[in-house]
Amino acid sequence: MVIKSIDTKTIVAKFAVNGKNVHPEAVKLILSCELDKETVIDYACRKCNGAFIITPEDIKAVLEELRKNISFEVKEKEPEIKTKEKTQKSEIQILKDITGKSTCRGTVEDFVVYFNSRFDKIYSILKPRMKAIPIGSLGKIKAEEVEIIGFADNVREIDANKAMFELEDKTGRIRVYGEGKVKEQVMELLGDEVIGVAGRLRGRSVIAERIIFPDIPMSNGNKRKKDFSVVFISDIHFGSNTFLKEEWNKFVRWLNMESEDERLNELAESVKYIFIAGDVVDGVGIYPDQEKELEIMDIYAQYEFAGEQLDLIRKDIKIILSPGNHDAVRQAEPQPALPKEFSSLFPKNVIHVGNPAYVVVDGVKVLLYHGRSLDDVISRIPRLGYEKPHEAVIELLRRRHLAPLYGERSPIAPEKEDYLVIDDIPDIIHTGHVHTYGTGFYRGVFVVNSSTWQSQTEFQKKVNLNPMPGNVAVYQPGGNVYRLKFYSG
Ligand code: D5M
Ligand code: FE
Ligand code: ZN
Repeated sequence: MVIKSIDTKTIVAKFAVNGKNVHPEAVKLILSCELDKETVIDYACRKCNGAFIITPEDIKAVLEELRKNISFEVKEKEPEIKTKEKTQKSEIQILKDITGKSTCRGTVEDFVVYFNSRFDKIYSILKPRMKAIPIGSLGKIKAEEVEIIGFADNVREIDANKAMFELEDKTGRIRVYGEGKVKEQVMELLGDEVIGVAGRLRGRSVIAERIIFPDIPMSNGNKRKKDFSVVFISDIHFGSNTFLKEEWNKFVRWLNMESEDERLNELAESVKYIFIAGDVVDGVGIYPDQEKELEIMDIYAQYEFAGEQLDLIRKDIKIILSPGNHDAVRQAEPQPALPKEFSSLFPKNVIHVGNPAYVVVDGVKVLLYHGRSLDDVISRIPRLGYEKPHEAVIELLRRRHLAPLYGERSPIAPEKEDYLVIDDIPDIIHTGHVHTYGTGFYRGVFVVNSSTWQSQTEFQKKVNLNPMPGNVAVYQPGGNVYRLKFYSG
């Protein structure tokens, strides 16, 4: 239920919908507070889950918590943000982006060309590390030890200790068996990734000794510390009735250096770039019955609101924005940037790019990807989970591909070149989509999955997806990672 103008009756009704009675004094407290009323009610219902009557004391505690300062966590070392010498000029370069270059029509021929591009790109990553021979020549050689590269598919478990799959290159196809530790790796193969195999030839099949992922090199060396910070957010879902206005406002106030804590203001001052990894608006007609969960029904009005909100952020910050599956561009990846009709509604400091996109800001290379494939990766690899989304992103890095599974929940547009291959090693990979928060480092790459500004939707309730809204990663390239929490639920 969306409350437009709020009075005693609507407050009582809103509590009743959540199965709760509310004390008249508690209603008065809500009516007279400066905070967003709906947020207060939602939070009170969540906090007092077992209670039947919401008392004035309950509301006082809720108000106090909501007014509380943003909670602040520093990962890694102590903060030492130096902002004085911050280089004011921003240098932004868009390296790779499908926008304006799409040629695909989705024919069978297009898919052949697309998968050939995927194969060639990943083959050229694996080739220098191996002594691979064409699969078609395996029948003609005498050697027992062999190395091959191909698309892995048809993974099957044989017994508790053994699995098999098939490997195909342009010259042939062969069965590969894996046991023990190798079996475990085989069971995590997703279906359309290009890998290398080192093993022994046994008749018409190969017994794998090693699975070689294209992966990224062990270390990208020591990165020079930058004198600015970057903020990572995604999945704002402007227009949704579960959009967390109060938390969002708190975030904007922090960026504009209006916090009470000087350390927080100092951190905010160091922010030079904000990356937004898609689902900027909730969209229209994205899933059945979505209109019941929208506050803004019209897509144009949603983007207008998004533009107004981003306009509140101080203008020396450059915002790099790419779309997600709720945005008004084609669903299949790679997605182009928002069309002019919508991008023109944003302030001038917003730079629109496609999904995925490689963007270099002051020498820091950021790979920006909404993250739709993470649902597939998490559901296929049992040791992964939504509560640690960055670990799923690491699996993408190991496979050097942003959507290694074709045909499940990640629709792909068959472009002539596979834009989803991670052919360049970024300094930072930023994803979103799953609405949970996680950061980490993998072989020198900062991995960040930003959370959301939407509380749990009806749909997410049904599938037991617990979002972690209002968590913001702030990273000083080469330095500290900070986690700011704007949501106290
Ligand atoms: O997706 C937010 C999260 O919710 C993401 O992990 C996918 C999940 N989700 C959303 N819709 C569906 C459907 N229809 N099936 C399965 N999982 C879903 P968002 O892109 O914000 O909607
Ligand atoms: Fe989303
Ligand atoms: Zn999404």
